[in-house]
Amino acid sequence: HSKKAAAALVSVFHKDGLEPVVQKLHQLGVVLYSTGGTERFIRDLGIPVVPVEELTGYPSILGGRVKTLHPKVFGGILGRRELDSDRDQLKQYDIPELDIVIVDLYPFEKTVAEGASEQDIIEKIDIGGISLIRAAAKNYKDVLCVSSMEDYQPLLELLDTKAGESDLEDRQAFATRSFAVSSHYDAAIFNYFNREGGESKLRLSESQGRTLRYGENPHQQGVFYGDFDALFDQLHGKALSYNNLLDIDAAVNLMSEFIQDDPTFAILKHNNACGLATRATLSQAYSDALAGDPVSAFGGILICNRPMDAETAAKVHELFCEVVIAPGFHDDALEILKGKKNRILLVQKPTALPATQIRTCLNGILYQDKDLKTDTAADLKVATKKTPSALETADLLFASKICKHTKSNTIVLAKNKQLCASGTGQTSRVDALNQAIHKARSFDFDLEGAVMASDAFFPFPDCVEIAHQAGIQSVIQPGGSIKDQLSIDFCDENGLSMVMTGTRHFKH
Ligand code: 93A
Repeated sequence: HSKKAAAALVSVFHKDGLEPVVQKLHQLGVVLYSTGGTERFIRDLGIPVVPVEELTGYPSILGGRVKTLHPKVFGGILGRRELDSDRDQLKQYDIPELDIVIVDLYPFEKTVAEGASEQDIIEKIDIGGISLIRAAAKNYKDVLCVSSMEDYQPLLELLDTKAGESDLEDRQAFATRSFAVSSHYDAAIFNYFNREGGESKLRLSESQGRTLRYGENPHQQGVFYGDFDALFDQLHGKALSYNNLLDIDAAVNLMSEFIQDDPTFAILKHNNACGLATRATLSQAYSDALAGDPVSAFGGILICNRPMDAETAAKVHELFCEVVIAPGFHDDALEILKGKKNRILLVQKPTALPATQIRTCLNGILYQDKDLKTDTAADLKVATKKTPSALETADLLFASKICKHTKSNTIVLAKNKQLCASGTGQTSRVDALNQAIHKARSFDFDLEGAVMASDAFFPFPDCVEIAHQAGIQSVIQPGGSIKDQLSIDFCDENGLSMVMTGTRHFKH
């Protein structure tokens, strides 16, 4: 696929840096075609050049708005060299093949930045140049596309090292840069139109994302930028909303902690788990997840770590729920769940989730690694005289996994691999604990022998005191408070065990 160029079209706004390029092309015997100002520049260097008007048989018209937009130009760029029919047509219409296209676009962004008049700005929307770039980059198999003055130097290096030839990889690399140039250029035009009058008319470019019915609330606009279909197959139900997407994100991240475990079912509301259980069967896991908080479960997001069977589906069908996510659905389970028209059924593909996350902050963005640290038995340091039993240890790690995916400040109470209750998104840890205890009791949980997980350390011994009164026997927390010893002493005096993980799991 190495190609020697015979002809090039040159149409550039910035002429600086062009001289060595056209000199080199001329030395290599490449025929040069060019537009108005560029043609004059090349001619003044004493280098032979064919005006594009001679090729098209048309003058540049409309004050330069139409100069290269002509089949004689685009045919020579887009013709597929390996297709006989394309080559025949080029011959039939006397169209020369153009092997290199060199463009430097009208400086739209700079003109906007200079505070030019609207008239001047509009004239700087390049049409012919951007079309030349698209065409040449599309036909990268045959054409080398140089899409800005920044690429004159890489072009010169290529011409020097390969004596006017280029490989497919070279042309593909130049094409990739070309689409970066064209997409950036169009984004700049979009931003200009969008900000006209000082206010954004559209909050986001709807052309690039999945436009949602609305944002978090009906008076807010919303768009999702992402490849939902790479992660899920939607089998049934209505269009996803902004809040559905956030809940689905929370659900799949939570369930990723339990992929290796026995059948596990989780129910989420407002991004937090309100029920979660691991059991011998999926059906039992669902029942015990629902028992965690059957009130909150109404309108919830459901997710499990096993393909959904009919027995489980029949129970799920009783619940009004927005979204059901599973690694698969048995045919009979699907039939049952499709019984509600709007219910969204998603098969989660085994595609890995991203390891980083981004959110807006002030006038910028925050970017971070995801909290991918899962506490394991090897991470636990027993701080108290009493060591948790094997069953307690299993519950501590279970609670810790839920805690990590619950909004801070949070306290998670669990027993026998069932979420009893959590306190979520509280401004004080004591409030989170009191909320969890109150909630667990309101659903008739006996907290005697339950365990407690905390996303961050206890600054005071108040939490272990309250937990002890509620019957909690074992505690998992990161540790690291200067007053850790007060909590440890209280546990020792009252027969509780406590383990430290060394890892904080804030989620804001
Ligand atoms: O107004 S245009 O969009 N119409 C065209 O047909 C066209 N063809 C090339 N502008 C067009 N160009 C642009 O003209 C190129 O992208 C380049 O920026 C500029 C080069 O003009 P000249 O050679 O006359 O200096």
